[in-house]
Amino acid sequence: MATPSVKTNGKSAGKLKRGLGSSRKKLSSLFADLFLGPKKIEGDFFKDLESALLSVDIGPKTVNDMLGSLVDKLPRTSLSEPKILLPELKRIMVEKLSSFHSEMEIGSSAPHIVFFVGVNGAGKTTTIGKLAERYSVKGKSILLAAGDTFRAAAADQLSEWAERSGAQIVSAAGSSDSASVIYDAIQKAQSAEIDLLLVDTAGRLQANSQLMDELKKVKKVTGKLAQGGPHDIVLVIDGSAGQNAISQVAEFDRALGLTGLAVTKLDGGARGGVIFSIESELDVRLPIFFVGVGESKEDLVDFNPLEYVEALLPWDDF
Ligand SMILES: Nc1nc2c(ncn2[C@@H]2O[C@H](COP(=O)(O)OP(=O)(O)OP(=O)(O)O)[C@@H](O)[C@H]2O)c(=O)[nH]1
Ligand SMILES: [Mg+2]
Repeated sequence: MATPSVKTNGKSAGKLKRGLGSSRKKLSSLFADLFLGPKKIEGDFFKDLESALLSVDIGPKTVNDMLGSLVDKLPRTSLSEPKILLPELKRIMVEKLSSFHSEMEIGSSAPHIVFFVGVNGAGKTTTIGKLAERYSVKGKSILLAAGDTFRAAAADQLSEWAERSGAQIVSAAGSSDSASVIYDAIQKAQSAEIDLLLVDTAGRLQANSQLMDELKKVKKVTGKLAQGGPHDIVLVIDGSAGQNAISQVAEFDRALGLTGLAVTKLDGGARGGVIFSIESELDVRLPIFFVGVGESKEDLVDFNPLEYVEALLPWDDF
């Protein structure tokens, strides 16, 4: 089957297929009913296709757009072989995600400072841990800042990840607050010539203006201590958060100016399609840098539209 031209990477494609296993299984069985064998491509067919796509959490607006584009491309002949629609549907799905494709680039300014922000339990600390592992393997020197001084166990959780990856860590000494941990970490990263400083922050609701202001302040001071810093501000969102994720993106972006997103827990349930809705409903264009598909260190991949669409469905089986 003809595929759009976006490079994929075998290793992350495999992880993604495993992680999105339940969505893939569900979509696969619904698509088998729809696309295997001759069938009239008409009203009922499109209704069934619509519910198949909705069933993995691709939002109604996105499904509507996708089906509209598909109908526009319907050939005038062979209207009884649904299979002929698949390459076009795949192209449409990849295209929907393509404008959100860009990687987090590190390297030009050392230390490259990245803040991880988001609501409670979104997966910030876990994502940092996975990234520490990934960049350590690539030979980068990593420092983690345990900026979540709110929860007693937060620094321990981060330090376990630091141990696993061999990264260094700066945590609160005594009763020091989040801001001072982060400033200490920046100074240490500068003096020790660290490549990448990953800053963990306490979970906060986007509607809590006092806690949002705290982050704004830390961002401002970071810019004074390190030119251009923080170089990235990544909002971590739980892929199962549904509609609330949209308001998280809007509010965190308004307060801080995000540079990208990490979407976690896409392995939970058959909801892999949620990534389409997040993107189509956002007013801001933000790249998805990373996708989390499990709790262990290897369960994080760079977001790649073609890989993602290929993990959602075994297209070549039809
Ligand atoms: N299945 C799955 N679980 C995940 C993923 N990412 C994180 N988790 C789990 O989600 C839970 C919360 O993750 P944390 O990394 O502690 O979240 P956090 O945003 O740091 O939470 P707070 O610090 O409390 O705000 C943990 O049990 C993680 O193991 C993922 O991609 N898939
Ligand atoms: Mg945390």
